[in-house]
This record gives sequence, C-alpha cells and structure tokens, in this order.
Amino acid sequence: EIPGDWNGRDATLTWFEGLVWFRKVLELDAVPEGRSFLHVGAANYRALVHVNGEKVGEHEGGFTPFAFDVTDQLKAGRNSIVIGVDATHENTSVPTPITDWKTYGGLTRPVHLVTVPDTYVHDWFLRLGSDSDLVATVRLGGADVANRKVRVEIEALDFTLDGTSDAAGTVTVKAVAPADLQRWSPGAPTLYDVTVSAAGDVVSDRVGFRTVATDGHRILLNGEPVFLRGISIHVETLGEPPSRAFDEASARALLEIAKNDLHCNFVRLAHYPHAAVMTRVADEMGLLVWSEIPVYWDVAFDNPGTLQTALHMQEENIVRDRNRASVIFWSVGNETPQTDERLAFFDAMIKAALELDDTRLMTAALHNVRGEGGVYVVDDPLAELIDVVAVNTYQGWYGRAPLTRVPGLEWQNPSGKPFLFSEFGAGAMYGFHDPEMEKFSEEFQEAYYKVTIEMARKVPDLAGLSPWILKDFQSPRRMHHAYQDYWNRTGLVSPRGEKKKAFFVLRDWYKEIEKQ
Ligand code: GCB
Repeated sequence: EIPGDWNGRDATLTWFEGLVWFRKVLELDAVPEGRSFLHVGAANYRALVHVNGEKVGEHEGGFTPFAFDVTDQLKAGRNSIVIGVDATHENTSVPTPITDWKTYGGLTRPVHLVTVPDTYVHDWFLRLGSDSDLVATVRLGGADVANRKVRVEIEALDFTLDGTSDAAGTVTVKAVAPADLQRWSPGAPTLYDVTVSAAGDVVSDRVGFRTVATDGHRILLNGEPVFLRGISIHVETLGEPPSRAFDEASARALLEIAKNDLHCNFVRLAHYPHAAVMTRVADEMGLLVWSEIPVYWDVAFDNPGTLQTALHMQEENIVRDRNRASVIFWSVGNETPQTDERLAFFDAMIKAALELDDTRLMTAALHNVRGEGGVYVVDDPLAELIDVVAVNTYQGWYGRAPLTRVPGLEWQNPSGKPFLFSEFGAGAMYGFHDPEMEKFSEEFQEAYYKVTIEMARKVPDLAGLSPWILKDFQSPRRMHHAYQDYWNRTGLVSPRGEKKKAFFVLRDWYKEIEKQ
C-alpha cells in the first residue's frame, strides 16, 4: 500500500530492513503537456526510481520529499512505474542502523505524478522580516526561467509583490507588511491564502506570519516572551500495529492530545522530519514546532559523504517547510558525541540552513553536561553555534540517582542563551500499578514527573521543555519481556492513546503556567 510501510503488513516483515520493489501501472490517454514529475513524499531509506524500464533517479534519506522529471519517459497508454525501496542502513547513513525507534520501510508518504508548465514555480518562501517587511523569494524551474514576471498575492490583505526573475530564475521582492496583517500565534493561528504566479504557472498555499527571536534567555514570538509547554512526538500512528504512514486524521489525533488535553503550545517532532501534513496541521491548530534532522547519536562525522547526505536532507526539509509559521526551530541533531569532527559537521549544517532560511532559530538536543555534587553545567562547544541550548536528561530513570535526589539537582547554562529540556522521561506500562512504585509502574512514572517538574521549576530562566514522549513507540532495543516487548514505554499515553497517571501531572503544570 502506498503510502504505507511493509512492517505492519505481514508478520514476516515486522522487522524487515531490506529491499522491496513497488510497481504501479498507470494508464494515460495522452502524454500530459508541459513537464511531469514523479514526486515522492518519503521513501525509507533509499529509493531507485524507474519509469518504463528507464532509471530516472536515486534518492537517499527516509523522511524528506524528492521529485524526478519523468517527462521524457512517459507515453500514451500503459506506463510502468517501479520504485525499489531499501531500508538497509549503514554506518555512513543518516541515521546509522542504531536507533531507539523502529525502521519502518516503504513508500511511507504519498507519491504523485505532478504536471506543470514548461517553465514553472519551483519553490517559494514568504516570510515576515524582523523589520515588519513581507519578503518573498521565488525560484523558477524549467525551460525559460530568466526575465520572467513573478507575482505574489495575498488577496485578503489586498497585498501584492511584483518582480522579475534574474538569469538563474530567482527573484526576491519585499514591501512593508499591511497594517491589518494578523500575526500567527498559538492563541490565534491566522493563515492567509497566498498565490504565486509566473510564466503561466500558479501555485497557492495557506501561510501564517510571525517573528521568532531570542533576547538573552528568552524566546520571543512576535516580540513577546513565550514559554514552551511542549512534548516530544515520533511519527507513529495511534493503534496496534502502528504505522509510519500519516494522513491528516493521524496527525490531528496526536496533535489534539498535545494541544487540547495536555495544554501544550509546542511539539518537538523527533528525531527526523515528520510528514508534511503534521506541520500543516500544527499551522492550523497553533502549535510551535521543533523540526529535526536524524543526525542521531553517533553518525560518521568524519565522512564527507555522510555530511552531504545530512545537508541534502536538511535542504529538502527546509524547502518543504519554510512557509510553515509553526516551525520555529531547525534542529541539526540529537545526543551527539563531543568531537572536533562533529563540530565541523554541525558548523557546515548550520551555515547551510541559514543560507536557506535566516528567520528561524537553530538548535540541537545536547547531552554533554558536567556534573558535580548535584550541579549540572551544560558543557558543549556546540552551544556556541546554536541559538537555543537544549538538553536531554534522565536523572531518576537511567542511572543510579534515586527520585528523592532529583528535585535538588541544579542546572547551569553558561551560554546566556535560551535553555530548554528537550527530553526527560521514564517508562511505564499502561495499566501496571504498584503502590511500591516499581520501575515501569504508572506510579513510578507519575512520581518521576513530579520530582522532575520540581527540578525544572527551579532552573533559572528556563525557556521551555518537551518531555519524552507523547506516545509509547516501537523500538527493537526495548526487549524487556514483561514490560516492553519491543515498545519504548516512555509515552504519557499507551499505544492506543490511554492516558497514564504521569500525563495528568504534566497537564496540571501546563494548565497552571498557561495562565501566567
Ligand atoms: C534519549 C533519546 C531518545 C530515546 C530516549 C529513551 O535520550 O534521545 O531517542 O528514545 O532517550 O527512551 O531512552
């Protein structure tokens, strides 16, 4: 099934991470006019695309979209589209084969045949600058991109930007934003219909406008300080067996729990770019988003090919989502080792990200801290390269510290930048109750959340948090027979969405601070 993953389809494929061929026969009355592209929302991990027996392209990276021009391969009548998807990960892949989540293989997001005029709008980016200008960059593709008239229009505001493309087919135009422009925020997620037209091509989308910046320890949304009441989320549907294929209903189901039940204004979409529908729904619902590239744990930081893969993935992610007002952070990675090679790798990623989009904040989930006598100091040179310092911590769950010590732990963030807990959490199996609070009981997780929130409340100038994680998720690493059975149980809700006791502890805190 497309979109889908093969793992839930057949018991023998539950953990299969190899090559599968997909074939679709497409009947066309005539070859479409203009140019035709085969657009793939995501193929995990490598894809080999053939049309009518001819190879049209290859792609690496399991979570971002790509498109190949198939104009010359299509014919009237029967067309055979064949895509080989290989879920094998290697030590040079992003991520490597070692992850704490299940590798779902397949064409996990929709595949479309897209037809456009010979010269067409390739991509565009419309944003609100810090000086209250609306700035549009439009890039044309195809046969005749130079010296074309380009128009960007927001009808509801009676606002138009006009320009002419340069020799490379690109143009940037700007004007002062209309006085009646309503800024997007979690409390009022206003979106406008935007139309971009050039060379006979017309594309449209719904876009929100807001600014995000930092001021010392604070994060400013539209110039006002915002505290991020967040939760981390993996791409996995509610229900059993879960799937990695997300439609709008699957996205809404998870984001509504976060926004309406848990009182979040922020979601960390871990550890890789989520489905495009997720950030669209976040735009509509008013949830701030952390978007991440799966440079997870230890990738081959010294391998130039691995850097190219990460850069390419990052570009596909930013180009896809830079018109989403919900996205405020681009994260370059999670829990990476402190080496010079890693720093150079991230330096290249951050510079490339800023070239594509300098209106958002750069971040990464760090775990390098110095700790003595219960005082933890964030100690990672990567903090100098990013705008927002985020740390994962599991005191009281992993490690020996008893829960009673957690409230007394102190955190120091010498960077002077905003500081977040990008993760903390503990496992519990829904329905397992133990008044003695054995690990994996709901009571243990509840007590863990209470002490960890007590610790977080004392962190000076904490800018927000995204505890680990909304829902239990499948992982090959989690083999404890009684409690895990290949599920990471750190969810605040079970695979079916039942709320564990800890859910209400976090919700109560979020409800309290929401009013402040
Ligand atoms: C972490 C990782 C996350 C894991 C989590 C856990 O630090 O970033 O991917 O799933 O801990 O449950 O151990």
